[in-house]
Formats: sequence, C-alpha cells, structure tokens
Amino acid sequence: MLDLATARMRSTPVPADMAIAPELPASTSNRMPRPFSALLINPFYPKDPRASYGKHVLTPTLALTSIAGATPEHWDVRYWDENLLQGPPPNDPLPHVVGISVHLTFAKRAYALARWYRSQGSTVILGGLHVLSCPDEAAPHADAIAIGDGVQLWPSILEDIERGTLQPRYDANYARPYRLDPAPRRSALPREAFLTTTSVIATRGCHNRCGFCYLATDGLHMPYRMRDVQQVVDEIAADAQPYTVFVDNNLGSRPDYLRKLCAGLRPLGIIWSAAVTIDVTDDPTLVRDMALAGCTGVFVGFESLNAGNLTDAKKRTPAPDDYARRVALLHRYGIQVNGSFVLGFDHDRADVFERTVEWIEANRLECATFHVLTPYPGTPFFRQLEAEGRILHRDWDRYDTAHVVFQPKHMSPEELDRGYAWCYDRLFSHASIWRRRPEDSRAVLAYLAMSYLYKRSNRIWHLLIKHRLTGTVWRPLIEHSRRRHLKLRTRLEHLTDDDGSPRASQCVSPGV
Ligand code: B12
Ligand code: SF4
Repeated sequence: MLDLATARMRSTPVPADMAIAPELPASTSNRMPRPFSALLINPFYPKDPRASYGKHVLTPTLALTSIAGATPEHWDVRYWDENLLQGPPPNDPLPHVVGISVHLTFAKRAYALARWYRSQGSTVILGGLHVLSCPDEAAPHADAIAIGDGVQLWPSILEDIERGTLQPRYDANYARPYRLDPAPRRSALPREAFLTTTSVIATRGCHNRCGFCYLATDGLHMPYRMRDVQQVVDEIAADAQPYTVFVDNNLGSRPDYLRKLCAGLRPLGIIWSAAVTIDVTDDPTLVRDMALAGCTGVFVGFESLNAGNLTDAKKRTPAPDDYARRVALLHRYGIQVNGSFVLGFDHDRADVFERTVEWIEANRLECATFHVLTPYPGTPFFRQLEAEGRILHRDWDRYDTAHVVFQPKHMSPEELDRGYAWCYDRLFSHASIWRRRPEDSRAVLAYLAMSYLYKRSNRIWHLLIKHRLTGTVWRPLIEHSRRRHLKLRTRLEHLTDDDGSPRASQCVSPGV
C-alpha cells in the first residue's frame, strides 16, 4: 500500500557539512593578490538524502578541468570543489583571478563566494549554465561574466586582465570545432577524491530539444558536435583509469558516430557508462558494439511512461509501451540500466508514483533516479508555467529537481513532494532491490554489492568523501569489474540472435 503520508518523514538526516555550505572566513588583513594565480571553484550545494551521496564523487564536472586546460602556461591554476567537504576554498595566497561555475541550484552560493573574494581584492569571473540563462542576475556579482563556451573565452579573459582591459561580458557560441579544444587538465584534480577522474565528453548537444531541458534555454544554440574519435581515445588512455564516464547529454544522438567511437574504445579494455536516449536500441548491433567496447551501464532519460507527457515535452522517442522490450535488449548484452523519471507532468495523477516504480521493478532496472519536474529559467516550459501563473517561487536553491517549485495540474505540491520521496524510499528498500535482481543468478551477487554499496551506504560515503578515500576504496572494485567484463566480452562475441537468454553483466557498473 502506498504510504505517501509518511514518506518525507522517513528521510535520513543529512550530515551538517552536506547540508550547509562551509563558512567563509572573516575578512583577512590587506593582502595583495598573487599575480598570475587563478582559482577555479565548483560551489557547494546541499545533498538530497534520498539519492546516493556517491553520485557527487563518481566523476568530476568537466567544466573546470576544461577551463584549467585552456589556461595559459604562465598562469598557475588551482581547482577547488566545495562538495569534497574540505572546507571553504583557499585564500592564502589570495588568488588574482577566481573563476566560478554557476548552476541555478548553487547560484546563491556562487554569488556569496564571488562577494567574498571580490571584497578581498580578487577579480571574479562567473560562467556556466545559469549565467547563460540569467546573465542580468549574475552580472552584478562579478567583475566579468562568461556566456557560453568558457574554453574559448577564458584565455582572452586572462589576457585582458593582464592588460587591464577586462570587459564586463564575454560571449561565445558552441559552433567552434571541438577538435580545437585543448584537453581538460585532469592533473588539477585531487585524484583520490573521485571514483574516477575520467569524465569525458565526446559530443555536445542532442537531436531532441525537450521543452523542459536546459538545452532549450533561450539563446543557447548547441549544434550537435562530435569530437574526433582518436582525440577522445587518447584522452581516456592518458588518464589511465579503469572506468570512464561520458558526461555527454546524449552519446547516442548519431548512431554512426557512436559505432565509430565504440570501435575506438574497444582496444582500450576499459569499462564505461554514458547517458543515451532509449532509441539507441533501434539497432541491436549497435547495442552489441557498445557492450563489446566496454559499456556496462547506460543512464536513460525515459522521463515518463505516459505518451501524452512525452508529446507535451516534444520528446521524440519510441513509445513507452515499447520501453520494456528495449530494456531487455540492453540487459541481454550485459548493459545495466539506470532510468531517469520525471514526476509531475500535466498528465500525471496520484497513481504515477506507484505505476512508475512497479514498472521499474517489473523490468528489473538496476537503478533509477527520480526528478520532480523543474522549469529551468529561460526555457519554453518555464515561460509556459509562468504564463499560467503556476510558478510558486524563484528560490533557485530549490530548483534542484528534489523540490516542487510549481503548481502541478492534477495533484497538490505536497502530494508530488511526498510521492517523489516515496519513490526513492521504495526503490532503495530491501524488497525492491531484491525484486530487481538480474534474472541470471550468476549476476545477483555483484548486483547486490552494487546496490548496497552505492545506494544504501550514505554514512560510508560521507566518511569516504571527508577522508578522500573514494578512489582508494573503490578502484580495486572497479578493476575487478573491468576484468570480469573482459571475460563477458569474449562470451558476447559468440552470442547469436537465436540465443535468447539475457546476459547480466556479472560486474558492478559503478555509474548505474
Ligand atoms: C557531471 C554532472 C553532474 C555531476 C557533477 C556536478 C557538479 N557541478 O559538480 C553530478 C552527478 C554530481 C550532478 C548532479 C546534479 N546535476 Co548534473 N550534470 C552533470 C553533467 C552530466 C555534465 C557536466 C559537465 O561536465 N559538462 C561539460 C562541461 C564542459 O560543460 P558546462 O558545464 O556547460 O561548462 C561549460 C560552460 O558552461 C562554461 N563554464 C562553466 N563553468 C564555467 C566557469 C567559468 C569561470 C567560465 C569562464 C566558464 C564556465 O564553460 C564550460 C566549457 O564550455 C551535466 C550535463 C552536461 N552534459 O553538461 C548535468 C547537469 C549540469 N546537471 C543538472 C542537474 C539538474 C543536476 C542535479 C540537480 C540533478 C539531481 N536532481 O540530482 C544534481 C545536483 C547538482 C546540483 N545541485 O547542482 C542539469 C543542470 C540544469 C541547469 N539548468 O542548471 C544538467 C545540465 C543536466 C540536464 N540535462 O538537465 N551533475
Ligand atoms: S533527450 Fe535528454 S538531453 Fe536531449 S533534449 Fe531531451 S532531455 Fe535534453
């Protein structure tokens, strides 16, 4: 029975340092900024106790390592991610330039950091998705804002700072060929703080343009761009990690490219995961190529099991009643599925929660993430809700897909809030984990290990993050998975179309 009434109350308490941003020191004595020193900051955001804390240290954002890679040699560059729980960013010596990445969920924190560093005498540059969607809001908090692709802008910003000719605003589009970008500087990262440091991007953009997605933001024109396969392969090889996470919006938008990429990845012998749309299963031979290239898990934006919701969102996708067959195809090739589901669309009623989780269990999705439908500012969806008077507030902190920020059509905000919490409670319950175990009994142990270690060990994650042990503790497990996957590949090579039995991967897919 659906116990929505108590769902929010069962939420586990979040450790203080995961709920509240570290305190910034009182103003320091007059110090001169150290010339040619730059500090890049990923600001703090509060963690959702429903989801795994592990996802924050699975792999780093590529934004700041990419900016670090574009920094001229004569500049000293440091990286600081406040979410690694090592306190506020460093200020001794005081950096000459501070570059801060801004997403809407941590915009307030980004502005607080900007204020503090500017008060000390640093020059502050703000960039990132939220600066693109709300430039007028961001501009007063910075010496300059960067709109769009920071890799192109960063060297000229630093050059202008050197010359004393800094402009208040820099604009770049996403049209420049990808191969001209320098490689991200991963050496700037604290390697042991992440499960893997190899976050890689091979493509930019998506063949869809769903109304709720940040890709639909006004003024953001992101043509689908693909990097040279060899460049991607070299970058992965150089980081020498067993596991790679592709942070592309949709690695499968161009099946022909994905196939070539798989051919390039296969000799590396690594395992990897990526976000794709479910139409990647249109061609089973592509799924096979992905598995043979080391794909152990995919993150699939199913969004909704209701076709009306998908039509409203303008998402071009196979029909929801064909999802199950497609999930089975991925499972057949040992690819685990992490489904992403958005709750609160206009066709959703009170039964959406139970129906969604039941479907997830029936199709044995190894994992799922739930998101409260969230109108990102600057998107058509935001405008629609605003015109309908359904935006409840503009407290961006709560635009994190874990809080209800608009008036749903067929339920109250409280019902949606409780339903969302209930979905996670049920998904991570012992019963649900057990129901979703792989059909292949040989794969059950590894699946259980993954589910319990990754999803149900938030206390352990807190310790690992705090003491920078994530890499040390997880890497042997991942290496073990990689070896098992190499064996699976040998078997998959001989799998024929008539051989109908599903093959669970028998290895932990860390990204799922
Ligand atoms: C890796 C990732 C994560 C990681 C790490 C996030 C982090 N900040 O540490 C994890 C898994 C923890 C995560 C969590 C979440 N994420 Co996330 N994530 C991503 C992902 C897949 C890749 C980010 C990335 O590396 N991009 C590649 C870089 C190169 O692109 P970029 O970030 O746009 O940076 C470029 C420019 O913006 C600019 N730039 C950026 N920063 C700066 C700074 C300066 C100084 C300058 C000059 C330029 C500049 O230059 C860069 C190079 O061109 C993106 C999707 C995507 N492909 O971008 C989603 C994405 C950023 N996440 C998103 C969301 C919603 C979340 C969550 C809220 C979801 C959830 N409910 O769990 C959480 C919570 C995090 C939070 N509260 O913000 C949304 C953000 C939407 C928005 N409008 O803000 C995205 C866009 C996904 C989506 N399709 O909606 N995420
Ligand atoms: S398919 Fe996913 S990445 Fe592509 S536009 Fe839709 S939500 Fe965005």
